[in-house]
Amino acid sequence: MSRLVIVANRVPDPRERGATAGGLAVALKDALQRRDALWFGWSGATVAEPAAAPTEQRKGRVTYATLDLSEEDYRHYYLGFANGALWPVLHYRLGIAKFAREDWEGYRRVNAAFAAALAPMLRPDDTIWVHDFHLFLLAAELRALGCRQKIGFFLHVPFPPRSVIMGMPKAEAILAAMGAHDAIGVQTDDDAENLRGALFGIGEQDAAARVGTFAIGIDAAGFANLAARRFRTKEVDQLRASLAGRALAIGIDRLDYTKGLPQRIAGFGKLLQRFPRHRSNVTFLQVAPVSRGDVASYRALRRELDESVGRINGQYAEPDWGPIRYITRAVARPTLAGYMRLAKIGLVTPLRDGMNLVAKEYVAAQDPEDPGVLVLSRFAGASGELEGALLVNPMDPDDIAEALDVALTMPADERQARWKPMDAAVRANNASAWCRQFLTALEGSESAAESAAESSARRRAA
Ligand code: GDG
Repeated sequence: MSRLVIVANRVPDPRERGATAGGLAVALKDALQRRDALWFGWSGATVAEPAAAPTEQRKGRVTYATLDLSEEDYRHYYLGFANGALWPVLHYRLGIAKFAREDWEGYRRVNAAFAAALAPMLRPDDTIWVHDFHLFLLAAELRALGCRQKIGFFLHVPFPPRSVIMGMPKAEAILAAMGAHDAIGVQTDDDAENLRGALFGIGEQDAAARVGTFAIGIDAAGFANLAARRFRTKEVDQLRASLAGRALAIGIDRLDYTKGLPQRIAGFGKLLQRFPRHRSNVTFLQVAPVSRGDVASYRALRRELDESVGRINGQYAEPDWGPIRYITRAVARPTLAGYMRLAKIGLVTPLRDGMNLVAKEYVAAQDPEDPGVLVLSRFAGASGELEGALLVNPMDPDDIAEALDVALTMPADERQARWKPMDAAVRANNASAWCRQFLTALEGSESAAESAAESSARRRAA
């Protein structure tokens, strides 16, 4: 089997293992065990003078190759264009996006530098899989360097309608670069339709035809085992004892403005205001590890949350009960799994989300005999698969409050009837299925390098 080359902004630390690893490393685990692989990307470090050649480390069948970034590239490529412009626009938030030509130049520069460092490491029969919005231009840069290998792209975040994306400066250049891929994967059919529409709009019909939906999954059986094992540990016992018999609702999100945290906190406040019978009977634990703290909008969000959590706690707390517990540090993954199993309600209300793995993890973590209720945003990609959830509009705190009231009073037979098909879906559409399906589409695809050469030959002949 040919070597698999994964390219992503971040490369996992090869020392991280099994239960502690998260994100893409879990999703790709099976594929990386079955074949030789190279994982290429940013080390996460910034240095005064980055080397042009990557640092390599090998573990098992995987070589990890990383580049450092200069301070300037970090500022313009990572903070500026990727997180300040692309992230909000792809989440439909054109109005809060910040554009600066230096950021775009930094983005182009880093994509080109990554391609230049990767190209000499490639073998002719490698299969290359590029991940996410940081690296939209990488494949086109590789093609310009003469690379003819199969190259696939997967977008982890949503893709907005054409009218939104075209409001972003340089959108056309980004869309044109998509044509360098042999297969383009997105999370949902809506994303696929939007991306195809945008590609059609700039005359990239061939690229539009290569767009497909591949909903990402989790290692459902592994997470279910982890949650069951961790249910009786010191950390989970301490949390259970501290609840003193009250129901627990849990939210777990990076501290990000796409995750709908202010509206969620307001929704919990509305529950206590409008349904007083729940006062003193439910505790909401929000774990929100700080992310992208170097970006101003993330710091502003943190201040807003500090204030609203304080206000609601001040208003409703009793000497022996506080409504909201709010933690901005990361919690260890095994402990989180145990917390999820303990929680009667999983509260997952992003304003927009590519998929949302927390929703799937919450489902997988439940006790089949006594499952909790998932309250889920209809704008998370996961809502397409998790039909047993209580779907809410995450912009509407009253809608969230009403769903919480229904969840807190739902009888056991209804909880089971809602949970079973969700659990079946999470197990069937798991991480390995996602990975296999994408790689099958990519490796069976017509070569973009050849079809581009053929169509330019046709144009020349015409
Ligand atoms: C992007 C897209 C898409 C969270 N807090 C802690 C912690 N987590 C873990 C969760 C989950 C992961 O991080 C978050 O995944 P999500 O899917 O919810 O969200 P993003 O980070 O925004 O991911 C998203 C995803 O890519 C995959 O394609 O679903 O739409 O935005 O696994 O459990 N893990 C630990 N401590 C924490 O405090 N250990």
